[in-house]
Amino acid sequence: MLENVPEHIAIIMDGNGRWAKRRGLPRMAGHHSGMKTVKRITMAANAIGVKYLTLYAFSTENWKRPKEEVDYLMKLPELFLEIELDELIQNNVQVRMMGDRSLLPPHTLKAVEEAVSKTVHNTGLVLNFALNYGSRSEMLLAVKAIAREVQEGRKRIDEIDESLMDHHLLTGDMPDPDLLIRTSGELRLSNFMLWQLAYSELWFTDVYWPAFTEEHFHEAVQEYQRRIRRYGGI
Ligand code: V0D
Repeated sequence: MLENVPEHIAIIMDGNGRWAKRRGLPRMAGHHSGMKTVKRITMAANAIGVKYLTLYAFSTENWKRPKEEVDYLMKLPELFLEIELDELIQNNVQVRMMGDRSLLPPHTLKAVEEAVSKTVHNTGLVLNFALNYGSRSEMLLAVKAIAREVQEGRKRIDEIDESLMDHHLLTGDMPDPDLLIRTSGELRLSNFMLWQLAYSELWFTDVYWPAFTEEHFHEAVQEYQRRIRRYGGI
């Protein structure tokens, strides 16, 4: 189990609303329960030696949801950090965020930035929240920044390569994900890390995110390891 542990796991945490609906609960109850799953899976990832865990918490499309739901979602980072940050720090976890910060409510951004700065020197698992994140807009920003460098004579066109593009993306110094997990039965990437997932193993489950356990997580990692052994053998 502890051999060929994926260095970077990315997760699309889908099915929170559907989990709640199934139980006759408001969607918010699903989001709250999903937040508890974030903590459990972070600890499970840390325990097996994963170095980077990127979680899709809020997409640029999610603003289209009802205002009450968006308002509730934007309280979750504060709530999560209030409950969990001390223990994350004890476990040497480094909190990061990638996404467009400009549209986030100040109270949300403040809580996240505080957690980021408090943990910036931690050397354990990097817990990277994709918040107000969209992959196409991430790539457009990178292309524009590179175009500007060319226009201003700081780069030549023939110096534009994959590594340069990597360094202009929000994942900066992180390795590409080895494994993508998506819960709740949808088989799409939904504008998540399109560049970075080019060579990743993809693992899907019908389980809703609030019902996703450490056992499901280990199942995904073991399947990853089987796949790696199979193509490593030839
Ligand atoms: C709701 C399932 C933790 C997905 C998980 C604003 C939908 C629970 C955070 C979080 C959300 C984000 C940043 C941070 C610390 C915690 C979170 C959102 C939604 C969107 F620094 N859970 N969580 N953020 N949900």
